[in-house]
Amino acid sequence: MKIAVVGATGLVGGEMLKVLEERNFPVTELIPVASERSVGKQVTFKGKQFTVVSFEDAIAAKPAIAIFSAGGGTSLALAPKFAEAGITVIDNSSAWRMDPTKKLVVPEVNADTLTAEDKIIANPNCSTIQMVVVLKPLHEQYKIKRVVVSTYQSVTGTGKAAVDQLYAERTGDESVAKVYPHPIDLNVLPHIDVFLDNGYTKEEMKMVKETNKIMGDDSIRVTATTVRIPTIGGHSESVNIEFENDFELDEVRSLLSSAEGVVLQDDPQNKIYPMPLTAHGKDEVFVGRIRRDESQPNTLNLWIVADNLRKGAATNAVQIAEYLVKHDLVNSAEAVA
Ligand code: 2RA
Repeated sequence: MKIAVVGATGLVGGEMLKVLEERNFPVTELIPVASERSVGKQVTFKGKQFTVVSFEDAIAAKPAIAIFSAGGGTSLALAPKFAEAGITVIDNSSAWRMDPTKKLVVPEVNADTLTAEDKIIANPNCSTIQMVVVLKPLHEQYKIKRVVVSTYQSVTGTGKAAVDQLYAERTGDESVAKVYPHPIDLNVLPHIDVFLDNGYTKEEMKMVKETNKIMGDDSIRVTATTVRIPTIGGHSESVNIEFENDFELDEVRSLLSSAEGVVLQDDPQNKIYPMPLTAHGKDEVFVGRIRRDESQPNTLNLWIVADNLRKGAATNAVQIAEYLVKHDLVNSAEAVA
């Protein structure tokens, strides 16, 4: 199957190539795509060098699937052009997520809503993805009323320039451009994406709206505080969940340990709990610190960690592609050639 990776030279694009390779996705031809200034550069896939091409050349090559990780503006302008050519777009930007005509998909939660007619499929925000993978089995069993989440997000979510800023601050290198309005090393910024009129950030409102859309249930009330911390390996989340029905902690652990894509790390006596250092480079969502909220009935506290560039972006997109291929929902290379 011909696969285009749009934004192949970026941080998430590079992770996409790694994930496609590691998961042995059936790529017969890789088409790395980027903006004019990166055309002609080389990227490595399965030990071979591939030359980055323009958007026009990528459409002309008629891949079956194009995985976009090139920012909202590029997606708005170009995803429809790929879709019109019969190419299924899986888009990692926020451009299409809340469009009611587009599906917002986390495979463990709602891949069964996908059809062959879905030509632009939105990949959710990283902090939402890891949370809904854990919420889904709990909602099915106990029905969620309300979620209160606080995040501790890796600088990799901002991109390579932010990782460079963190290390430059650590080494005292003044020459590196700053992407955050304050120092990030030895600091914590309660500020991710832009502030909105309601006082929340856009990242916080993404967690609210995307959770309702993916879970297919607007009755779940969500409130979020999203925070950037000086870490690399992944995003962490403290999540408080109030249910309609009561639960047993052992049953919650058993539900989560058998949930698709979830790894239970909940043995505090032995100092075992999820951390960005141990989630780094992994495809799963890790959950631990599971305990009853003793301040009100039917309420649970837990701690979720995932690699935001993997399950929060590249892995989720590739899993969508795997689902499409498995269920024969894309044009094969021959059909679109
Ligand atoms: C962040 N959610 O971590 C963003 C990345 N999509 O900033």
